Amino acid sequence: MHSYVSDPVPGRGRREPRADFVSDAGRLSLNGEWDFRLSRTAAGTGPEFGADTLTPAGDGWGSIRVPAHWVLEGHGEPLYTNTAFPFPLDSPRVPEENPTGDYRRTFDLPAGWLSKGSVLRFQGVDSCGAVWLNGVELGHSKGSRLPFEFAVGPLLRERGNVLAVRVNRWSSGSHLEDQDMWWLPGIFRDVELLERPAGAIDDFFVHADYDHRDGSGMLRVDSDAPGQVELPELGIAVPTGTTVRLAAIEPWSAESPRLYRGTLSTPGVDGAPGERIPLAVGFRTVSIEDGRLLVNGSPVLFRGVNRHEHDPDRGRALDLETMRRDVVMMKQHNINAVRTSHYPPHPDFLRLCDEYGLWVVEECDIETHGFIYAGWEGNPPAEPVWREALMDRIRRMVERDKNHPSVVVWSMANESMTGEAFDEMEAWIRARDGSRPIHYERDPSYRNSDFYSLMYPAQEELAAVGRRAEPTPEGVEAGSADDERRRGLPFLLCEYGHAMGNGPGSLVDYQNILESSERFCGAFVWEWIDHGFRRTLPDGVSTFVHGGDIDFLPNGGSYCIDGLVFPDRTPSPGLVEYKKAIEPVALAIDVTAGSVVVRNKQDFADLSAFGFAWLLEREGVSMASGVVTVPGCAARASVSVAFPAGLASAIASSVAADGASAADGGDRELWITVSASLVAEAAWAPAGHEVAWAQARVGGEVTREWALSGAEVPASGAGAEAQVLERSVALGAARFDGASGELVGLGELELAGPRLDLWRAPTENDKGQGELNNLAKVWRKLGLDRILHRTDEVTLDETATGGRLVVRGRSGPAGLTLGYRTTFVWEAAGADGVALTAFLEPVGHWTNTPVGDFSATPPRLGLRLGLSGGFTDAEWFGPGPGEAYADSRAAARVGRHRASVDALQTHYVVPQENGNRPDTRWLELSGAGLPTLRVEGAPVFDFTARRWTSESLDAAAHPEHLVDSGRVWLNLDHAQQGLGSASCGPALPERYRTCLLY
Ligand code: IPT
Repeated sequence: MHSYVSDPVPGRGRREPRADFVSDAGRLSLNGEWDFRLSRTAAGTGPEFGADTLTPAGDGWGSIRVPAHWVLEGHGEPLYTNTAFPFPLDSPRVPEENPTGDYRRTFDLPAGWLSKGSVLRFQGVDSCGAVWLNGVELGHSKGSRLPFEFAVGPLLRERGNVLAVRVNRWSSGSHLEDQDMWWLPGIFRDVELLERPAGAIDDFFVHADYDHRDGSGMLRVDSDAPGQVELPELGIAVPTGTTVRLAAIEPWSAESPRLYRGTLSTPGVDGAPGERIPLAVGFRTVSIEDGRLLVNGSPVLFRGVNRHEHDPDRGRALDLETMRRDVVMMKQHNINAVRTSHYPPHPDFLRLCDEYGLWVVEECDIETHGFIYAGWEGNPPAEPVWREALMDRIRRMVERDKNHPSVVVWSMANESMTGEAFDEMEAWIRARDGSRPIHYERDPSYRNSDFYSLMYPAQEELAAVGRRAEPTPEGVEAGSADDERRRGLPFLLCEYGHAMGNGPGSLVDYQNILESSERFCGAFVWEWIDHGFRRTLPDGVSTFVHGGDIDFLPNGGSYCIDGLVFPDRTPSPGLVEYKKAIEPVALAIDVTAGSVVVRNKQDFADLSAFGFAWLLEREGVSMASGVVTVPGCAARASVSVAFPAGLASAIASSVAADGASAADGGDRELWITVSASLVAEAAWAPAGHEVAWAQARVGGEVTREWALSGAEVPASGAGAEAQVLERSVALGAARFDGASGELVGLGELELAGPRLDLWRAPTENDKGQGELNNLAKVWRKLGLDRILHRTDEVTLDETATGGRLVVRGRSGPAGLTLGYRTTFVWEAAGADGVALTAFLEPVGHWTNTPVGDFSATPPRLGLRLGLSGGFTDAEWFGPGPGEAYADSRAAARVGRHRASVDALQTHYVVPQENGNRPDTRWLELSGAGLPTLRVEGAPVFDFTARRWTSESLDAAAHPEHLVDSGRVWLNLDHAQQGLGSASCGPALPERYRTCLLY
């Protein structure tokens, strides 16, 4: 009886797929409160459910809002799996245990409603919905992220219509929906009743091309019923099916999303009113020439993100404002493209992309990843029994969204391996819409794809692709026709930069490669948003849960927390870095030449939207500022501009005034910042919004020194008083414990340490992917998380001016020989300071330790100091204001920054290393009633300051587990490892590792 649930058939009784549009014909939203009852099996509340009765049969009914996912409305739990199916893989069947939501509501028709021809539309039901209206079974549909409609005209009555929808959590369709995301059942997109007046257009197709050679355009709107096309701005008023040539039009692009608005109208027929469908026409032509993707004749570079629909409270039931927020935030962060991973979004999202300007690679709701656990046996694209279901999804996507200028590429599926179905899907798309190229990444032959495409390649691999010198993919014969064809294709990097936890690193490195060859048409960071759900704990604290917080196996854990924005859409440091990496304008300041080279990285627009300004700062304090006048500069061109006179003279007078130069040792560094900002308000940002910036130091870069050149480790016992001292020692304002040699006080301040620190709370990228690139595991094997310290010798040399204390020791883990021999040389510095020179010498068997293929390097090399918990605020001069790491620091600018100790933390959904401020020149910590603690580098250091230790950070499963230890723990590091992207991607490049010895 419920055989349709497990039957691979995609649906029954539905209308043919067609374009999504809003018109002035009547529309009755059926969103709102519905009666709801959840049952354990597909039988739901029983066979009477669809009956034409006002009250549902049986008890146990409650109510639920629509659209929503029932698991987020108090009925059962959301489940997260990455690749594994959450039910036995025995396709197309699903388990008997199949939570089934019966939804019912009644509705009256608005006065004067034209029933005849009315259509009942569901924009998205996960995963299978069977529908009854007034006791009549209409049919069912699968394909969660795609619309379906029923013709309901004859069944409607003016009052008391009874609509019943039975929704199964699992269906045959679930086998095609194994995307790496939460399984969220329910009616999660709009339900609506649409008036379709007699003679109305059911479906139409806007063809709007642009010819870049002469700036002309072509418009033709095809429709299934005759209509009139009017674009007043262009003087167009023609019947549908008419080809109109336009001598000059402004093309649509993501940079200049020029839409010509008009209407498609039908006259009234048989006494029915006419209908007006608003049109938003964007003229553009997508083509592939010479192995490059062109839009309007120009190569384009997608600076993109993969976007899942996610809201921390509503799951994939997004409202319009949330969609707009995504679009606006993307535009504000220089993002120009979206891959709708891995399903068609709510149709409103594409309307926003048309309007605000984002290139869209629209992907179909097809992923069969979990068949990997069956060795791909029975994989739907390779099985004829699934053909109809796959084709159904492709048709429903293309038909729904074919009129959006923003959609420039159709992506057939994600991670679904290979199969003949792709031939048919491709052929159908080409026949229906030859205007857009097709993408599919997972078939190594790429025979159905207009793009060569990969996920997560290493930088060298990507660079080879740019030279069309990639190795032949496995399974493809070198020199074969497939091999040759692929090498001629443009390349689309559909996923890279796995933004899980703290990361990704190397966004700038990747961008440089992507800009090195016109074979690259762009790239999409994985991914836009962390899929975390908000939970309020009993004490009122709010937190985000991930898959691992739900008691269910298989479980994808925190792998769903891999976005550039946190679940509540707060930008993560990764997004700030990405904004910098993909600036539309590159500014290069040449202090010696006194010029700025401005490179316009846009593909179409000149620089007229941007205003340029300069700022001169001395040790982070503004000295002078002004504007930079940049002459006209075409897309993809550069122009060099001499420093404005004001900047040149400000530099000269600042240098003269205080002799600022490299020789100052960083005391009074002079920095020039040049920035580009919007001249006028845009739809997505106010005037003055900064899009790009660059900095340069007058007098050269600050270079990092560790072993002070020529400095020698003082010889053992070379002091007046050697061995461990049984008393406390003072050097000026500094007090030491004579036995441990630890600094215990400085003036009125109490201190503890410093001690050698070689470890950090592993980031998720440190943990690699499974066993692959698991550096965190190596560090634990090396015992870096459990270093024991020993003091061997404390030597006070009172003959040295002001005194000198030499503390020798050894730090290393139990059970192993590896470690560091440490020599801390302390000298008084001024009346209230102390200077430390630390000599660190690796000892023991670092490389012989059995840790697999990894070179055994610690994630950090530095010192940890315990301070009074009363310190609340930090001020520093160096890169900031946000956190930064060796391979993710482009967005940090040199300046004087301030933040509270609490604000120095980034609360990743899963606690891990965060908050590093690199290359700091000086740091001042202050707190009520405490003297300011100032730390100066020689010349620079990295710092983190937090109220808990790295060990606590590592142990915490959620940010709310982090408790104030009563102290501030200050790490002062020579080096800390970069971030990488190894949670899904290549190993961290060697150059971003720390070394044992510097
Ligand atoms: C890739 C998936 O396409 C994406 O959905 C997501 O799971 C991502 O990985 C990791 O977060 S697939 C991977 C096997 C390369």
